[in-house]
Amino acid sequence: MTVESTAARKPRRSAGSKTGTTRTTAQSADAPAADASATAAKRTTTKRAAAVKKPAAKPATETVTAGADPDLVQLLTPAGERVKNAAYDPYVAALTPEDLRGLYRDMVLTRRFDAEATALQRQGELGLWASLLGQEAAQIGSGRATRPDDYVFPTYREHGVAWCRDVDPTNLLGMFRGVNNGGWDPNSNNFHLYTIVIGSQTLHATGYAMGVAKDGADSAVIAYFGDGASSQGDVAESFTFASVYNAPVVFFCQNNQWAISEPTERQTRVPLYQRAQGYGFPGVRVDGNDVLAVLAVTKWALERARSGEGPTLVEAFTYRMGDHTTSDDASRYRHDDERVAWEAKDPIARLRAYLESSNHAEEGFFAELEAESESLGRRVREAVRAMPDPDPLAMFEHTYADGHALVDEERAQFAAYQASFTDVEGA
Ligand SMILES: Cc1ncc(C[n+]2csc(CCOP(=O)(O)OP(=O)(O)O)c2C)c(N)n1
Ligand SMILES: [Mg+2]
Repeated sequence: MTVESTAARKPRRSAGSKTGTTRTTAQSADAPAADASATAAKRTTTKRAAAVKKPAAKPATETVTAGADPDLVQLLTPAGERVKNAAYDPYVAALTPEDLRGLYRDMVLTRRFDAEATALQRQGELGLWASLLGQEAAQIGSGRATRPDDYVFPTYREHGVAWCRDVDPTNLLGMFRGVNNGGWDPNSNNFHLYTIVIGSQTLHATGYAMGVAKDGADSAVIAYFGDGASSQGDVAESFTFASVYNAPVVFFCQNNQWAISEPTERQTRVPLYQRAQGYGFPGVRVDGNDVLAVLAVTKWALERARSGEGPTLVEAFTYRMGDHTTSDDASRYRHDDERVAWEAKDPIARLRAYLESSNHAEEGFFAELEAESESLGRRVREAVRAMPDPDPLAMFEHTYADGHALVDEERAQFAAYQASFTDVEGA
C-alpha cells in the first residue's frame, strides 16, 4: 500500500490568488443540447501566487454553482429542489420513489461503511484508509448508471461504486489492513482491483474498451480518476487512444478539488471537462453532489459508448470533505470555511430534502435505514477483526508467474530470518 501522505509542508496560496476560473464556455457541442448555451470562453488571468506563511483567508476552490455556471448539469439544487433539464431529465424520468429511496440508501450505507473504516484505522485495525466523504453522489449516481456487463476501473477511493457493483464492503478492507493485495475477484463483478498508481487505470480501461469494441460487444467501460490524476501522462495517452480508436469508454473524473495538498488550480488552467474537446470527444461537467444529475449524465455517456459514439469525459464537480487519507491532515493546507461551505451542499442531505418534500419517504424509512447502518457497521468491524494474518512468506508470491531465482533466494533468506526468532511466549 503506497498511498502516502505528503501533507503540505507550507501553505502555498496568497490571499490574492484566484478563487477559480470565470468560465462560460459551453459543454462540448456533442453533449445533449443541455440548458447550457454556447458562449465565449473566458477565464480570469491567474497570477502566480507567491508563497506565504499562512493559508489564504479565501477558499481556493473554484466557485461553481448552478445558475452562475450554465454548464453545470444539475437536477437537484443544494436545497433539494428538483430543477428541469430538457436534455438530461429523460435519463431519470423512469425512476420510481422506490428507486429514489434506493439511491438514498446506497449513499447512507456507503457513508456509514466509510466512517466505520476510518474509525477502524484510528483503532489500529487498518494501516490506512482513503475516505470518500462527500463524494457519495458522484459514486452512487455513476455506479448505478452502469450495467452488470459494463466493466469498471476504479482508483483507490471508489467504495460507493464497489457497493453498486455488489462487491462486499468487507472485501475492500483487506488491502488497507495489509492482509492481501486486492480482496475480490475483478471478474466476478466486472470491478477491477483498486489502483494506487495514479491515472494508470485509464490506460487499462481504454485498452479493455478497445477489446470490447473488437469483440463487437455492446457493453461499455468506465474509468474513475481524480483531478490530480488528470495531470498524468497516462491519462493524456488514454484520451488519445480512446479518441482515435473510438473506444467505448467513459472517463469519470471526480474533481474533488484537491490532490492531497495540491488544489485543482495547480493541475489545470481550464475547467477539466474542457480538456476533452482537444482530444475530439465531448466533455460534460456535472454537479457531483447531485446524485440524479450524475446518474443522468453517466447513463447518457455510457449509452454513447455502447452505441459506437466513442468516449466521453464526465467531470463530477465535488469536494473532498475529509482528509486525503488517514495519514493526511488537511487542516495543514486547507481552510475550514471551504469545507463548511461544501457541507451545505451535502449530497445525502440534498436527496433527503427532496424525498421529504415530495413525500417519497416516510419517517419509518429513515429509522429503518439507521438500524441497517448500525448493523452494517457491526458487520464490518467484526469482519475486519476476524481477518487472518497472511503467511509472511506470501509476499513473495505472484511476483513472477513461473518463479525467479532472485525471488527464490530472497524468500529463503527471509524464511531463515523468521526462523531465527525464539518463541518467547510465556517467558
Ligand atoms: C504515479 C503516482 N504518483 C504519485 C502518487 C502519490 N499520490 C497518491 S494519491 C495522490 C493524489 C491524487 O489526487 P487525485 O487524482 O485528485 O485523487 P484524489 O485522491 O483527490 O481522489 C498522489 C500524488 C501515486 N500514488 N502515483
Ligand atoms: Mg482529487
